[in-house]
Amino acid sequence: MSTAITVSYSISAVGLLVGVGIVFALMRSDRVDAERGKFAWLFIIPGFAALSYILMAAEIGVITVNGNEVYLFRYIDWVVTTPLLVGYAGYVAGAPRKWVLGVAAADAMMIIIGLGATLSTGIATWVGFGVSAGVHLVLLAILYLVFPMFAREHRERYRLFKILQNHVGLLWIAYPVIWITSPAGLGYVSAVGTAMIIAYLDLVAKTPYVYFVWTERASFAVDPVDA
Ligand code: RET
Repeated sequence: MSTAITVSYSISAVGLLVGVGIVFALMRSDRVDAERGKFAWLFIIPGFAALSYILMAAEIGVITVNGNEVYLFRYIDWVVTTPLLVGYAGYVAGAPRKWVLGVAAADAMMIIIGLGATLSTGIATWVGFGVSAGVHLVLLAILYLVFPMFAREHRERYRLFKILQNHVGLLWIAYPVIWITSPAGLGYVSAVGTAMIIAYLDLVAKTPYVYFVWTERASFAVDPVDA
């Protein structure tokens, strides 16, 4: 593996461990007493990703498919952590449990179908990409059309919801675009370039996310509305 990839993966792992530290600080904050159990889910986001990056930096779980290297832990990380990122935004909005779990399940489907596309050849690759991208659009619709209906009834968390909504809604658009340009898609960007871009993007998707929850922690009522 190239040194550039090892360095990028290591930087990402360290940055994600900073995210774990932020969640620790959040758990110790007296604001969160009533919702400690819900906050604990946040540990998984940077924690599982940090572990995945350590494994990827050690070249564990790398397979070669159609001449391209595929990091399986990238997809294992995404299938575990991205449902939490989007589901937590729904929880902050005050969405009922069925919406939070539903959006998380749809997200996991998007990733699994995307992995299927990455491991396929020929037309199946693009069919898989299309279906996964379609599910991504459904997620965006839920994030921008459904969750706000609930968020409006939870004024105290509205600002945090808007931050998380835009963080997830805007940043994630980069992922399918990068996939298209990567060797798994059209191959305009090298495997090394793709690996580096994703390493930093994953870091930006996760550590700032938990940091925003930390900065807005006062919005979690000591007497929560829907605990
Ligand atoms: C794939 C390829 C198929 C089409 C689509 C994709 C979307 C991936 C996304 C990933 C988000 C990852 C995050 C990681 C955080 O660390 C699977 C690339 C739509 C949206 C936020």
